[in-house]
Amino acid sequence: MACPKLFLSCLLLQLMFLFLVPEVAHGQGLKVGFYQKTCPNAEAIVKKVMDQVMSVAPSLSGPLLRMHFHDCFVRGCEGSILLNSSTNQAEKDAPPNFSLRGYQVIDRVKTALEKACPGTVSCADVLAIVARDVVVATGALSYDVETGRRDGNVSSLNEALNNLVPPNANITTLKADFAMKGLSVKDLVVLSGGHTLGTSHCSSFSDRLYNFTGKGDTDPKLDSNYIARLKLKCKPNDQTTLVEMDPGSVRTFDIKYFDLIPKRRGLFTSDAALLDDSETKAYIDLQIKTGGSTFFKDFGVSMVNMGRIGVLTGTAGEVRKVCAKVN
Ligand code: HEM
Ligand SMILES: *[C@@H]1O[C@H](CO)[C@@H](O)[C@H](O)[C@H]1NC(C)=O
Ligand SMILES: *[C@@H]1O[C@H](CO)[C@@H](O)[C@H](O)[C@H]1NC(C)=O
Ligand SMILES: *[C@@H]1O[C@H](CO)[C@@H](O)[C@H](O)[C@H]1NC(C)=O
Ligand SMILES: *[C@@H]1O[C@H](CO)[C@@H](O)[C@H](O)[C@H]1NC(C)=O
Ligand SMILES: CC(=O)N[C@H]1CO[C@H](CO)[C@@H](O)[C@@H]1O
Repeated sequence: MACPKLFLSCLLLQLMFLFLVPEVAHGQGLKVGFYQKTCPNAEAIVKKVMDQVMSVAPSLSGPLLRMHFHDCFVRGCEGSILLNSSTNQAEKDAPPNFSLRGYQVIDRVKTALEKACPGTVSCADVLAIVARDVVVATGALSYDVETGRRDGNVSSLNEALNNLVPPNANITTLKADFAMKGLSVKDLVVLSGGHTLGTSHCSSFSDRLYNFTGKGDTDPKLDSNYIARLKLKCKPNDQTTLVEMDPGSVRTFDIKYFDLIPKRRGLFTSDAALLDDSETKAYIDLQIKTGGSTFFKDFGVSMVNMGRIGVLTGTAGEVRKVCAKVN
């Protein structure tokens, strides 16, 4: 925009655009402290419940972090992961969700919020705040969560199957899937660091141990000593056993997950694939060399980016009263 006459007002307009455009472009109507006026203690209420939950059930940190990820990648961060199946089958009932746990924690948080501020704090925001609180409780650097999301009213098993990246994805697929959600290659490697927490079922990687190309072979990209160890835990077709993704520190948010990758001990093909791109590989090398000099800060930034995917704001959607069903 050129400013020939009326110079000052034109300049003002440009300035307004400078500030307005990015906000619109990032989608969002989200902001830090969205509930400052309508429910000033919202984040404190969540934290109080979460402190209690983490003290008795620290193993829920992994599942609760993953729940926000799964919510955001299917239809955006609008709480659809929490809806029960009704006439159609919901995301919850899609096979990739078979290991998600902690729905009752979300319900507890929501109940506490409804008591203080009825009908105000969305379930999608509960997931975002809870995810922040669990990573901070396990050792991540704190970050400001943007809020102001509203809840959707649709949840579909098929959409979950189509939008959740499978653990056998290669780097091309991973980058493309993240790009489709508006996330960068850096976000991909940083958020993969979430695998510093939690466990996996054997079935999510057993092809790498037993039948990699359908010839009863193993994955050459997985350390053979590690394969031997994993085989002791995971028998063929084991659907129930859980394996630590970052052995020895699954309840600590640290950079040990990155240490595993160049040692060819990343559990999933998608973890190992981070060696196949120069940017993701360089990121991992740098974090190892520098003891995670930027990872802890980067994680908060990438979580905020992830929390912006496909959000409903303003008057779109609704604020659910009960997270498992639409109003
Ligand atoms: C890059 C693509 C990703 C793939 C392919 C992937 C895949 C998986 C798989 C297969 C599991 C194990 C599920 C099971 O068998 O129980 C898992 C667990 C987990 N994922 Fe990811 N994931 C990805 C990205 C992310 C992101 C972005 C986050 C969060 C920032 C995340 C956080 C977690 C956590 C915390 C667990 C452990 C859950 C538990 O303890 O129950 N993942 N992931
Ligand atoms: C990556 O995976 C996709 C989907 O399975 C496949 O079409 C593609 O050929 C693979 N790319 C490479 C480089 O292996
Ligand atoms: C390995 O995979 C092939 C091709 O998918 C299948 O025919 C075979 O039965 C599998 N073998 C085992 C032991 O699961
Ligand atoms: C779902 O929400 C959309 C808009 O957000 C609305 O048009 C639609 O009627 C709603 N559907 C149901 C079943 O509530
Ligand atoms: C949602 O489903 C779970 C598990 O089947 C059940 O315990 C819960 O009561 C349901 N919630 C609602 C609101 O229907
Ligand atoms: C926790 C949860 O809802 N798990 C469901 C995931 O999907 C399977 C079907 O694939 C259901 O049986 C589980 O109940």
